[in-house]
Amino acid sequence: MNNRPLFAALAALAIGSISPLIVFAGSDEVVIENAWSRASIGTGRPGVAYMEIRNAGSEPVTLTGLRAEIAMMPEIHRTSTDSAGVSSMEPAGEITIGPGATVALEPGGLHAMLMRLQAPMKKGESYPLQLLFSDGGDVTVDVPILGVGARGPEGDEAS
Ligand SMILES: [Cu+2]
Repeated sequence: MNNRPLFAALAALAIGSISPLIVFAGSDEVVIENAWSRASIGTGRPGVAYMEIRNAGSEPVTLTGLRAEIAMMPEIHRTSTDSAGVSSMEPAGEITIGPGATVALEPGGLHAMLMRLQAPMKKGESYPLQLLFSDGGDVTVDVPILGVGARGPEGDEAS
């Protein structure tokens, strides 16, 4: 019973040394849902991808960038509309997603802009898109390409 304080101290030390690993594993808990893209006319204009990024883990994760074979310059953009109704977009920078939170990439807001397309995006095909996180982890999602008039992950069949 004398060594109980010592045991408690050792246990605290062990927990302290484990927690950085839990943080490092953050992007392992990231779930990508409802990913979709619109078909492109050719390669002259950038492609775009949308999805929901859910952090199912217990630590925040930070999305730092994208990688794709289909585009040389994939980037997260944010579209905003000013009071005059004029839309513009700019690089969104790093995006931190809290535990249990979901960030939506959707028309009119955040989106994955696929600049310098290497091949046309054809309806019915799909391509891998890699999401990079600040902990060094990454998540790859296979993005289905819907029709040019698609407005959501269900495509344009309903309209
Ligand atoms: Cu954009």
